[in-house]
Amino acid sequence: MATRRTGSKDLYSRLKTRNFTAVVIGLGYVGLPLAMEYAGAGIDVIGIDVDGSKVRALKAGKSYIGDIPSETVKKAVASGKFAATTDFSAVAMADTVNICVPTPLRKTKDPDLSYIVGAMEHIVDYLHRDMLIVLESTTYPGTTEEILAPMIEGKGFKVGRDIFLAFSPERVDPGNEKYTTRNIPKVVGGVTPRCGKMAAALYGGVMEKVHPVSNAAAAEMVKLLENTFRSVNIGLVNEIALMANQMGIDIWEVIEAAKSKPFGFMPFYPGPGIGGHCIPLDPFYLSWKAKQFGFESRFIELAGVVNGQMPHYTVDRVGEALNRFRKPINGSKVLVLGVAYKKNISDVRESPALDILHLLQRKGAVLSYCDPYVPEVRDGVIDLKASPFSAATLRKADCVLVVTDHSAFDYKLVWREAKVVVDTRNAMKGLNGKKVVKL
Ligand code: SAJ
Repeated sequence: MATRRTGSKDLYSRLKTRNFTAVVIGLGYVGLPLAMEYAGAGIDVIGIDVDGSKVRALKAGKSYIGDIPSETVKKAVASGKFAATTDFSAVAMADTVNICVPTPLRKTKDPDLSYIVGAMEHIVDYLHRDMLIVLESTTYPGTTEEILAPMIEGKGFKVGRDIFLAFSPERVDPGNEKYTTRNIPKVVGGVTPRCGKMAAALYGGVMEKVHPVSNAAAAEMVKLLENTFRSVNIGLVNEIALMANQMGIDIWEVIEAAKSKPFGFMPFYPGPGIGGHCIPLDPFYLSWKAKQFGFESRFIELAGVVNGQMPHYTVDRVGEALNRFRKPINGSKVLVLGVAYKKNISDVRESPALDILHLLQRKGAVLSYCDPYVPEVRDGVIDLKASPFSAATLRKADCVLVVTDHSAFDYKLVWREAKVVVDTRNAMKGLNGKKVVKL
């Protein structure tokens, strides 16, 4: 591990020459890939997580993040460049600290900064002059300056002189093989211009492209714009899908045709609702902060309402499909295909499939599901193990409901064996006919 020398000019030059010790707090789908990028760039990096099982796995050279092969972890550990620990005192030796912890929403849809504050509380006693702290967790504009800076200055350090503080939004897209931590442009904004320069120097030696903005709040806003853009456009296309259904128009055909416009259009697709730990949550960080300025962000709220009603709409479509056979939902066997929040991943966080299962269960449906990535669903309401995806499983169901269009499913088999299919993802594209009920 490099020994730490003092002096901010020295810090800046060491960042520029990649001769520094980094600490990454939070070794999840953001922090672990970031730590591996540091190690791969020859930078000494200490990964800190409160979860001892993660630390033990990493010490043993094992990865628990799909995008990071265990081989990469093993190499980083063997090279002596990467060490994992639960001990926050490592920050005393750090030149830089990246905070990559969760920022969930409370039940009241208010931001929950407890992980960020918790991380800061763990490190304030180890802060020292000439270090750079960068928050990466998605949060509302103002967090870095209003929450982190006072905790640093409360220890007698001046932000921008003694300790440098910046924000850089994480843009990791789990499962995306094309865009990785290294080649996704890194937006950075400092609490002061010098802080911004330090952060740009930090990432400049590790990432392919750095995009500096004038301050931390702008950087915080960038991520929220990106994900609010998605949430609102998904809400728009969901609303148009409901409209098209009333009009007897095939929304999927319409979107495909709109895509033929070579400019000025970006396709979004209707679905059973929105899931994941970003899109359903991030916009409410923005609307919450906007309210403090007396600003009602109507698009965000409306998109939340429209997207939030899609599970109910999906269940209505199941009811209509069963109605064809004079079957109520109550007592009918409904097989759900796919419970992860989007295709070809295993993450079920905020998945609309869970809402749909809850709603169907409340209506008395006899539920089963297939998902090659999710062996069981047990959330206190639903307690199910995945059924094997087979002709027999399909035949047993009174209605098959495609919620997550994993590529692993054989949709021709679904079309052949199911009595009726409610398809919320156009997964049965080209397999038309009366037995397919599109969203
Ligand atoms: N969804 C739709 N219709 C769409 C797109 C998505 O219903 O047209 C649904 C998905 O099924 C899912 C939810 O919305 O349930 C979110 O999907 P997403 O494609 O936005 O995927 P996420 O949640 O993994 O979003 C992440 C975000 N990445 C970061 O925050 C760093 C987002 O900014 C990315 O644009 C997105 O991945 C991506 O493009 O894959």
